[in-house]
Parts: sequence; structure tokens; C-alpha cells
Amino acid sequence: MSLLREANGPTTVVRREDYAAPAYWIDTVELSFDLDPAKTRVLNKMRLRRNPDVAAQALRLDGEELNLARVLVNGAGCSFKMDGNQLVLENLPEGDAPFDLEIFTTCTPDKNTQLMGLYVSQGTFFTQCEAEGFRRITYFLDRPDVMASYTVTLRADKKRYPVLLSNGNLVEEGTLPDGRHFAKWVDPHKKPCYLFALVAGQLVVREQRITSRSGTNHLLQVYVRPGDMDKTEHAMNSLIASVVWDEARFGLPLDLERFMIVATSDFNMGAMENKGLNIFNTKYVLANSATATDTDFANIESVVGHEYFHNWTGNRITCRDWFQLSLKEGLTVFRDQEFSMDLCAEPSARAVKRIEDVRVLRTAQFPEDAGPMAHPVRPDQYVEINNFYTVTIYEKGAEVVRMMQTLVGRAGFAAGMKLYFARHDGQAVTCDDFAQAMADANPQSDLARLLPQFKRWYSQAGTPHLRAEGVFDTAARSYTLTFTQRCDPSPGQPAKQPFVIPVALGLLDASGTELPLQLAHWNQPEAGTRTFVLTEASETFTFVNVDSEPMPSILRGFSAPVVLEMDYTDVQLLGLLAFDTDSFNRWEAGQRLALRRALHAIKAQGPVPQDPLDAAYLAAMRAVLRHPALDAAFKELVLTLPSETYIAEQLDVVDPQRIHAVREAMREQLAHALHDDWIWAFEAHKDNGAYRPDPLGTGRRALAGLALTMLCLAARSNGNPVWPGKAYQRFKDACNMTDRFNALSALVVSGQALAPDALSRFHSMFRGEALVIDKWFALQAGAPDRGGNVLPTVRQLLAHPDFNLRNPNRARSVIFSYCSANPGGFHRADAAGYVFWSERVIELDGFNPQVAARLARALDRWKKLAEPYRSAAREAIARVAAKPDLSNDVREVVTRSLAD
Ligand code: B3K
Ligand code: ZN
Repeated sequence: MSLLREANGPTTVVRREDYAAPAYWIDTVELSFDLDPAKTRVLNKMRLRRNPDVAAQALRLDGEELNLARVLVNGAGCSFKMDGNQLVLENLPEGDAPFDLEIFTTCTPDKNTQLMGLYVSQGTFFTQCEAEGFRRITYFLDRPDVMASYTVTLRADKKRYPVLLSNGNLVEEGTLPDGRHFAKWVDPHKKPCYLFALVAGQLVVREQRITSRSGTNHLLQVYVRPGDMDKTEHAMNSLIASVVWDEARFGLPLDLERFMIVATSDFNMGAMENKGLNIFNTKYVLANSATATDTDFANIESVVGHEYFHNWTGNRITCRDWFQLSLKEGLTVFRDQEFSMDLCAEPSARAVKRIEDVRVLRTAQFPEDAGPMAHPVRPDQYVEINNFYTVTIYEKGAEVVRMMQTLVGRAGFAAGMKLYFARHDGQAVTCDDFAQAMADANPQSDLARLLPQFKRWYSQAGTPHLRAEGVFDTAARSYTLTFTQRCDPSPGQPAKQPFVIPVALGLLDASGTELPLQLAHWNQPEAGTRTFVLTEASETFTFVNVDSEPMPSILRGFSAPVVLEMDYTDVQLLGLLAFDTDSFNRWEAGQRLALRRALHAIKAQGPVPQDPLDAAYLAAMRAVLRHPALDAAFKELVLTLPSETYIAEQLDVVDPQRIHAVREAMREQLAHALHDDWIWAFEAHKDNGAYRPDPLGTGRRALAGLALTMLCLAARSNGNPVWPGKAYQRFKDACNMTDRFNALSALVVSGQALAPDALSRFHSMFRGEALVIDKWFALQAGAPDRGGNVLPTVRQLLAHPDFNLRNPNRARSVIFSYCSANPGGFHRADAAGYVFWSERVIELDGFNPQVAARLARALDRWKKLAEPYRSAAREAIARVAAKPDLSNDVREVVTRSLAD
């Protein structure tokens, strides 16, 4: 649909309420491919039957950029017509009997720059069909509720394409005349066409045979380009861990003899869960200690897990329609988050993972929920479904599933999953079906009791704000907490109903000891955290037997995706930071302290204060940094200031330059005030023995890296060359990419004179490693702006011989790092950042609308900007919107952005 350019014509809006079951079912599909980059022939033989539940009507098959050569019904020619992009067959055999439909088409993979459907990347064929790419391969009922059995035959030149892969089991292979060969694959499971995949090219494979708990044997394979074999061990280990985990935690075994992962460097997203043949962006497969950072290792583990877990949540049970996308994505993100947490041996490492996940939610999803693209977890309408693979569908969707687990308990959740599969295995279902199974498996739970109201999390967009107020009554020895919830209007939803909000909380006394909780009507107190389920606009809880004003620790573990507004005193926050038993809220207290100081300095009149931080805050940070028992990973999170994006979200009017200047001032002050402590932190954490990407080592490297950055920042103003020198030395001597890149980044971020030399050395060291060169580009495009220096750098980077706009990873490494991840550099008073943005959106849209539409969202929050940014941003968006021939993808984003 994307390149269907209805030049300024009407745009089709797809609505959830218009869902209708398909008029035909496709039971079997036999596909034969003669693979040729310039002209691939596709023979598609289907067996169809009418859907007896739907009134008789024509068969309308979706197709896009296909050359149609032949259509046969039951082996004979037939009449057909085209209606836009649809192939319409009106005179099909009457009655319920199945009939055969044969369609012969050709397509042009080497001209496919959108990377949807069948395309060529570095001489290898790949496919991407979700959401609506299969129609670019053949005419089909391209919708997820049509599930069919697939047999696929691939034919290609044997020398150029020695490896031929598709879903399922390889049943036959052999040679053909003229140096060609073939492979025939049969998928034992029915699937929607978005899970179809093929790969053909020169690849090498790492293999591992495993035996499951129940004794079945499986072959696991990771395919990569020759030369990348030494970067596949971690992906394979992650895959093995995923198989073991899903069986252990949810009783979900691998249902295939063979499970394949294939990596490609040209990919629009992270990875794709095609049945038995996952296709991955190389970024989420390839890693060794020399080329990948700890973050890369962790991301690979979670993405490999995510795609593998889709095998049940998404593939065995799929979505009835694309409005139900979060049914598979929210649930599968929840599962991959749990997987990563369960792999952590220590509870503190679990907490670190939770904090990282919440940070993503709050810096990316909360802004989305408050902006022009806000949509419910189950949207009601879309123009281009690719625009709805969002942090709301994924991350907020995962929070909704997490709240269900909170409401029914871990065992109850496992029971709900079991019932969900018992009821719906092999079906295409809705978010309602999932929630119903959870509730029905836990009839006594709050979820069952509150199900209709709970489901507002699926239907209402926007982030609820939860206001908490505490009143201590000395005479009554009671503490009363009043909660009030509200949710601002969002596009198409002027008024919201109250949500079900599970609030995990505890109370601490002034010395930091956890108090037993007792409501007036309870017979006895309860120790520790207790979850209260809010359902009303306003609710009050009175705790008795409280001797002194407590420090309330509210929303422990971030028990609901809400903005908690609580007028904590500094004393309370400092107390929670020092003593809370809940690691999440301990971190949160530190963030609130920093945020309060940032907002104070931002809102103040006059020039940016040089020292926005006070002695109490600095002492608290020092205490955390030097704490004998806390983990390095946790310390690094506490000592990292809230991001500019997160700070901006707390303001009604955003001056990005002032936010940037204030945050930088805070960082520099932290660097100077804790100078000796940073030296200690660096020295104590810099040596970590042989590289292992485990939580302990990862945390230690992260803290050493932060310390080094701080020491280089301090050196900027005190002019002492010792620490930049040490950073340079570490950059040269490092034994792993994490330490090397952290040292390089410390030099670049602090604008050291040594930075250009280090950058050019780094480039020569890794010139053949695309993923490392992406980091090199991203670091420069994302560097803190000093007097407007980043945009000229970015323009130079675009002219670099290694830059290639057509490669999504490379485009993201420069353009997204600048436009979406560098607010201080991007929002320029002279509007040059916005002009750059509009040029790139239009340029990208010419060949890859999906990537262009992602970039188009960088200015989503323009209405919040202060002048002159606001008017300049609107002008830039209007310039894009005025362009004729925009893709539906970009048009939907800019139209919504400009709407009132
Ligand atoms: N399901 C894919 C995303 C497909 C995006 C299509 N525009 C990856 C994932 O979520 O696992
Ligand atoms: Zn997914």
C-alpha cells in the first residue's frame, strides 16, 4: 500500500469497527520461485473455498508492484479484472467445494528499495512480509486471519545462491540444468502470510542440536555472511536459553524440527519472527567482545528471545486483524522482559533491567501518548499500519500485560496463558480473547472482578496522571493517602474514564525502616509491600498505628504505567534514596531529586546558573557512588541524570537549548564536586578480567565508563590533561568494545582535543565492521552541541564515503542520532536542524517510506516548543506535508502532526 501514491487524492482510513471475516479461506499454498534479482518468477497455486459464514461475493486479492502473467481457476483460464491494486475474480465456482487458483506473476527484487516483500541485500535474497509485504510477492488475501499450509520450492543459480531457505522442513533438494538447483520446504504449521519467509544466497551457518525437556530433538541454526561466523556464539546461546526458558516458565516447547535465524544488514526494523525462519538485522545477531558493547550483547539476548517467544505468542496464536497487534507484541515484549530478568541471578540485576525498561517507556512512550500520534494499545483506525509498530503497542502493551500478572499473581498468569492456548491455539484472535482467558483462569482475582474497566487500558490512549497526597495525623496516629487520577484528552478521545491502577506501596519511618501496613478495618498489619487496586477517580486509604510521619514509597517496581505526582519533600526523597527496600523507587527518588533541580534552574529567569546542584544532592550522590553494598550497575543508573527528552516532558513550554544548557551544567558540577569519588569509582571498576557480558561485568564497565566521562568533563574546565590522556590510553589499550567505546565517547562527549585523532584511529581499526562504523557515525551525530557544531559535522558525515542513505542502520546512525537523540544539537534557533530534517524525510520517502515515516516523527512534540522553535518546526512539517506524492506512511504522520 505504501507506494500506492494517490497524489493528493483521498487517503483510505482503515477502521477496527469495519472488520469483516474473509469471504474465502485459503487452505493450502504451493509457491514456486525462480529467483533472479532482475526478474523473479512466482507461481502461486492455492486451494480456496468460500467462507460459508459470509454472503457470496467476489474474491479480491491484494497485490502491489507485481506483473501479472496468468490466472487459472481449476486449471482453466478465467475472467478477472483489476480494481486499483486488487485482482478481482467474480465468476468463481459456486458452492462449498474447494477450488484451485493458480497465479503467475513476476517481480523485481533488485529494484525493491522499500525492503518490504522480496528484496536483495548484498547479493542475497530476503523477504519481509509483516505487516502487508506478502502482496508484493504474489496476489493473496494479505490479512492475518487467513491461515494456510505452505509448500515452497525455490530455484536459483547454485553458485550465487548455494543456500535456499524457507519456513518449516526441507523435504527435497537437488540440481537442475544450467547450473541451477532447487530446495523444497514444507511448513507443518498453518500460518498467516505475514509469517512467510525465504532466504537465498551465500551464507555460513552455526549449528547446535538440542534435546528438549520432553526428549524431542531440534536443530538450531544461525546463518550469517561468510566472515561473520566468529560473531554468532552469543546469538546461539541466547536462542538456546530462550528455548529452555519458554518450556520451563510457560510449558511452551519448540514445535519445529529446525529453527533458523538469518542475519541481514539491510533491514527496516530489528528482526522478524517468520515461522521457523527468523530474519534479523545484523545488529541483533552479530557480537563478539571486540566489536560489540555490553548493550549490544543484552539487546541480542532480548531480541533473539523476543522473536523466539513469538513462535507461540504471535505465530501459533496470531492476530485477527492489525488493530490487535499488541496481542502479540505487548505480550511478547512482556515475555522477553521476563526472560531477561529471569536470566539474572541477583535480584538487584532484575531491578536494573526493570529500571532500564521503564526508562524507555517514559522517554519514548509517554511522549508518544501525549503527542499527535497518541493511540490506544488497541487502535481504532490507521492509514498505514506500519506507522503503528510503536512504543505504545509494544512497551505500553507490555505494561498492560504486566499489570494483569500483578492482578492475578505469577502462578495465575501462567494458568491464564495455559487457558489462552487451550482455547485459541491455531487461531487468529483479539486482545479481548487474551484478557478473557486471563480472567477466566483466575475467577477470584481482581482482574476477573474488574475486567471491563481494566480493558480501558486497551481502548483509551494517553498516560494517566496519578496524584498522591499524604496527611499524617499525630493524634490519631494515622497516615492518609489520597489518590486522584486523571488522563488528558488525546486525538479523538476528549474525555477518559478512570483506569484500574494497581499501586504497589510501602511506608518507611524516618530512620528508613519499613513499617507494617495496616488499614483501619484490617485485623492485623502486613509486612512489606502491598498492592492497592485503584478504580475510582479519587480514593483514600488510611493507615493506622503510624507513630511518625512516614516516607511513602508509592508505585514500587513501577506497578502501573502512570505519571505519579507526589509532592515529596527533599527529606523524604533523600530518605527513600538512602533506605527504600524497593530498588526501583530508590532510583526514582534520585531521579526526582535531580529533576526538581533541573526544572528549578530551567524555569528561573536570567542566565543558566553555573551550579544548579546543592550540597544535599551532591552528598546523596556521593553516598550512592561510594556505597559499599550497592551494585555498580545500579549506581550508574542513579548517577545518570534524567535525559533532556524526559525533562522536556515535564514542561508545558520547552526551550530545548535551555534544557540542554542546564543539564550540561548539572553534569559538569557533578563531575567537579565528586571528582575524587569519580577517580575512586574509575580505579575500583576499571579492571574486570576476561570479558563476559554478565550483569556484574556489565555494571562495572558502565560505572567505569561514566566515571571516565565525568573525569574528562571536569578536565574540560580545569584544563588538566591527565584524564583525557588516560582516556586516550584506555581507548587504545582496551580489550573489549565496551571499554574502548566508552573511552572514545568520554573524549568526544567532553570535546577533548584528542577526540578527532581517536575517532580517526577508531575508524581505521574497524573500517570493515559495518556495525562498529555505525557506532562511529552515531557517536558524532549525537555528541553534545557546542555552539552549533553538530549540524555541520552531520552534513560532513553524510558526505563520508562510508555513508549510505539506503542502508537503514547507517541512515539511523547519522540522521536519527541527530534528529531524534540529540535535542541540543537539533533544535537550533536558526531552524537549520529542521530544514535538514525535512530534506531527509523527503529524500528517504522517495525509496523507503517506512524509515522516512519514523524520521518524520522526530518533530511530534513541536507544539510544546517555545518560540522561535515552534513556528520554525511547524513550517518544516508543513513543507514536508506540501510535497506531492508523499507515501501514505509519511503523509499520515505529518497530517496528524499538523492537526489541531
Ligand atoms: N513483528 C516484527 C515487526 C514487523 C514490523 C513491520 N513493519 C518484529 C517483532 O516485533 O518482533
Ligand atoms: Zn514482536
